[in-house]
Amino acid sequence: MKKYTMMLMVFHAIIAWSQPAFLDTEDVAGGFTSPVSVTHAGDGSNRLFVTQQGGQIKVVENGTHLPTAFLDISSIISSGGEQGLLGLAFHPDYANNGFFYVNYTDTNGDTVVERYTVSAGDANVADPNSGLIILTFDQPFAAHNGGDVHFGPLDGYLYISSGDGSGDPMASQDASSLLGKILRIDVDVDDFPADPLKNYAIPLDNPYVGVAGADEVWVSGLRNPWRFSLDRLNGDLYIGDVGEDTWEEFNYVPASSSGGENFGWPCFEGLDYSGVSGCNSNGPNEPPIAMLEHDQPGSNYCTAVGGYRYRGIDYPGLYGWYLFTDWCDGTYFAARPLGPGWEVHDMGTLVGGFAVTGMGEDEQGELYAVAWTGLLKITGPTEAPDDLIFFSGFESP
Ligand SMILES: [Ca+2]
Ligand SMILES: [Ca+2]
Repeated sequence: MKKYTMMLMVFHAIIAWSQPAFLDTEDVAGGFTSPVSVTHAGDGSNRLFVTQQGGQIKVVENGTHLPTAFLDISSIISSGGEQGLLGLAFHPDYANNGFFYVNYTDTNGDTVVERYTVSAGDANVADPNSGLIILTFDQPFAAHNGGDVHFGPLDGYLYISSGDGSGDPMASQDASSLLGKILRIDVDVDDFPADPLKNYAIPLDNPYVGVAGADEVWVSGLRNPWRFSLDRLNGDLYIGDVGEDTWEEFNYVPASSSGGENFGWPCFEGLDYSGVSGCNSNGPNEPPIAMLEHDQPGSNYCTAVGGYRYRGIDYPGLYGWYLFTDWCDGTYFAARPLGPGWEVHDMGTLVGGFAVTGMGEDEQGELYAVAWTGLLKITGPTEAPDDLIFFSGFESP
């Protein structure tokens, strides 16, 4: 394990040419009901797919929100609060196999990751009878379901975020529980031919292979990693972890990692030790690259919304910056490595609080957000850069 030191650093001077400027947004499409994520199929169609919490996947083609759902699984899910259709990822070879994967809470409130297939006759409609359950696990209560899914751009494995389930938060520290983790599985092979509800394989380089119940775990110690992403350029993993009383966290796992990072929850919230029974004040607690503190004057941070590292072409000033936000507050931030740590900039409030639930990329790497009933493209820079770096996680080997 690496050793860490952590420092909070406030910079008042920065290198002006290196900064992104304020972000803005451009309306792409509207008419969605409780949208929670947006992604693309990687099939050359340039379509965007918006998931609605109530169970529908909607298609945006050439800027038009198509009226017919790509898939509607509302009859097999529970939704509302933190439940529903929560995540969508297209198979890296979707153009050939038509497979895509949804993460939802079923009618019992338990997590299901299920594969569906596009229909044979219409690229904008999936086959509703094509479902194949990949993975399920129990959720003790309704909240903290995580729910995001993404394929690793380099390894091709499916990454799945799970919250602590809002039961015993020590599940996040229990390697044999799938709660409070990022999971990593191979959906192209079935290691469990006798089990119709487990249709995946364990990557042999997962960190806990052979530890009972922990084979799927990639990293642990998360509370509710509602939205995460993998850098399309290099496979780095960025996790927004929704905090409890004090700190919203944005966590990082480099692609060079062999997994096993422990982000501390519930023993730590941010860098604060909780003293929960069974915890150790010495850690482990992999520090965030950025944190938002609740109750800061003029702000309303309460729910981390993990974003994306911008790899698009339309806004060169944003290239390489990790953009993220907070659902309650709505302020956007941009972060990137600076020396041994990270610099973080306030990018302004784009569309207000209690609006942005998720972000996503199109096929070119341009970034989008879903907010209220709309799909927005994130644009910029258009204004003078902000000059405040207010936080930098500092990590030394
Ligand atoms: Ca099986
Ligand atoms: Ca943490």
